[in-house]
Amino acid sequence: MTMSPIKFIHAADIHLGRPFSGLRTSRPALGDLCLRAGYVAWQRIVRIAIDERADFVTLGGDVFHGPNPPLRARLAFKEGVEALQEAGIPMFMALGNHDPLDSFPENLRQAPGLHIFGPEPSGVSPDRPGLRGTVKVYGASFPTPVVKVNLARSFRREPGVTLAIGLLHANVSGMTGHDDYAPCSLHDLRAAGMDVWCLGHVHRHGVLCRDPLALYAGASQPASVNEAGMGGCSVVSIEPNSQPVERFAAVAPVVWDRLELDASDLETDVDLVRNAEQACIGLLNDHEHAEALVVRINLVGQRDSRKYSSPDEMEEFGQALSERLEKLSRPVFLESLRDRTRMALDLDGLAEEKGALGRFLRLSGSAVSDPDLAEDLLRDLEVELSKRQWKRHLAPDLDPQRWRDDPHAFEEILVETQRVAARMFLDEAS
Ligand SMILES: [Mn+2]
Repeated sequence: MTMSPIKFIHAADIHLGRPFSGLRTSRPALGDLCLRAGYVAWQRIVRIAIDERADFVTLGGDVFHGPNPPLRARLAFKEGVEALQEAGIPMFMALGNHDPLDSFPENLRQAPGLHIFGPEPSGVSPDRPGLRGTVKVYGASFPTPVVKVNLARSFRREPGVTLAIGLLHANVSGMTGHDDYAPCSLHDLRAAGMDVWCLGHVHRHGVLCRDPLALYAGASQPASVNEAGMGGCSVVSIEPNSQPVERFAAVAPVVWDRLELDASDLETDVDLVRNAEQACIGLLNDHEHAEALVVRINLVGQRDSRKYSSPDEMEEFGQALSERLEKLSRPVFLESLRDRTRMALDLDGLAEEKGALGRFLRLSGSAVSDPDLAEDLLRDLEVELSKRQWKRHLAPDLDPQRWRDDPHAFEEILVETQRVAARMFLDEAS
């Protein structure tokens, strides 16, 4: 392609107006912080577009969290569009399942410099000198919240276009943990002939493919530990006669992360609190742009007693730790604290032993690579885990439905159930 250098910003899943109602009830300080952070993330995206002198901005859906967004969300959106317009930066939007055409605020559709795509894929050029006619953004919006058709398949590059950008809210390759809306494959994306695919829907930032460049911007402000990692937007640069290049720009004031804390060599709960605090300070340093961190701590390693593992002891430990973490120069909030220590249970060793327990561990372990066995096991587990003697041992937020969607969660629960089963088996045997 021959043309002048082009730079644009792609963002998605901004979810303005997300209420964080649960979090604001259970953890008011954190809930309020997240609420504010969502708006700051959006303002930062706008600021980056202006500072980078972007040629245009693309938004890949879910700019609003739901229908009838609150006034604050509509104001923030409008002010962002106006700031971009003042800087001469047009914005293109393909709406998603949270803000589809049938519920997108009527009075926000017509702002100068804003183009919202209709339900059928179409192409439009940024209204800037040098880009008209040669650069085209192709996009389609969700008409309603649930879109099961493959929209990507209807995208087509037109002849004479030097740079073609596809903009879509979609689940590519059946990504787990996200509704399978506008499902499509990488092959569909390639077949459309775009130079860049700018995607929304999956809340984790990721580059799916380099040629053509296909990327998820990810949520600008992640909202749970399942969206661990930095939230931000993509700065895409295209130099003449070379491949488009993407650079991630972090914008989220609140970063969610997980921390594994090895409790093996810690003698007392005092040591444990201090070590956990040091580990969190280390994590803060890794996220220099974060204003606050929310962390899930998994205690791992092997311990020869069950101290701090009763619910009361864990709660006391969590409270003592939380108090210290929230007072750091940048606050760290404890999302949850989970005891994943092995309690002197050597599952690998036990699995090698003869007898019923060894056989159970070997057989259940092979479910990780055997979908049929996994399904069988999950069905049995759902029954077993509803019983009291299991519930007592398991983390309260384990959701069996999630195991089917998320292989990582399945492995986690498998090891957890093996651990509990082994302990119950050994208790019974002794
Ligand atoms: Mn979303």
